[in-house]
Amino acid sequence: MSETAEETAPEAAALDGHRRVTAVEFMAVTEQAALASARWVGQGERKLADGAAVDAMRKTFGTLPITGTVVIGEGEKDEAPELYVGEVVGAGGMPCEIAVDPLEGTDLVARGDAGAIAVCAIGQPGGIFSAPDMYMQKLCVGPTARGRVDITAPVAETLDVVARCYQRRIRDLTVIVLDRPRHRELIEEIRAAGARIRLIPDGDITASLSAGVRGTGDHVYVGIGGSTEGVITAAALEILGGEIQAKMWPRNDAERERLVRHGISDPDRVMLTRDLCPGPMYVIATGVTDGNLLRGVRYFRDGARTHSIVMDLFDHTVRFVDTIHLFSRTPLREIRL
Ligand code: VTB
Repeated sequence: MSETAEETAPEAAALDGHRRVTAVEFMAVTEQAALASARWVGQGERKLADGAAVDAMRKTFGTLPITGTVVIGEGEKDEAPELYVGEVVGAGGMPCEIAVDPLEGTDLVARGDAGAIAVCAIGQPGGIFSAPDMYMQKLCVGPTARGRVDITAPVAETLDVVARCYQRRIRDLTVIVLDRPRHRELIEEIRAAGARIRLIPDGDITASLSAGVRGTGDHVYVGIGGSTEGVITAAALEILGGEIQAKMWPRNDAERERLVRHGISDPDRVMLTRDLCPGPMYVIATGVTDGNLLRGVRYFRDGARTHSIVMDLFDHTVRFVDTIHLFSRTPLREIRL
């Protein structure tokens, strides 16, 4: 482990005498959520797809020896019966904080579109900012451009800097933007700067992860999306060595007041990766439908196959895990590579 790795490693003391539950053990949580929701691909039933993921995720957390407090979940206690903010999950054990998006891209699944994932972030107690659910302006880059971008600068400047970091021209970059009317000007500015754009219907955690990993063909994610997705993105980019810069984007006085209650008196304050997630441990995502980074769930007779990314700040590993799940005890005649 390098010196820098030691500096950023989670404190062993945070385990409070309990066995450390590994990142790979947590992977069951997103795998089960993905397996449950992928049955709904293309069925036009976003709520049922989401409900299946939430149920499966909560049930699987219940099997783990953790005392996990949900800090980013399905909503406040009175809004969500399961995985609400403040709910404690697990069978008891390692204390941790949990941020979940059981199904990132419910509409993607309803339509059978690409890029839906099941994702959760695990942090030390006090390690994940419990952001109020509202819009957030975000700029996400991978390690190549970490520390070099500035969300307050015009996007053309950002693209110029990122292009230099990648030692290429702006026209050789791909920027991901959520396809929303609120991004009309942003899209025009990016086009004027000359970068390629991938407009996505939903799923900005998936988009940020893709920009955070080299070789996906994506370089920057920019625009206004959900704040809770921003926190999960921060945890992931911290482990991947990338960066998110963010500003909350309240739309009215009520939202501005909520921000103050969450300790943000200046809504224009730029929040950095560690502000959103000061103590990340693990982030795990499993593909529900195919994306640039992860394959979606594939079913076969008596089984299914999932593809996950397991980011681990304890062990300093990033694993891509391809799992074959056998639904029956009858031995399979063949396992396919
Ligand atoms: C994004 C996207 C999500 O919400 O955060 C987006 O990543 C923002 O909200 O998958 P709007 O849809 O209101 O623009 C999602 O699309 C989930 O709803």
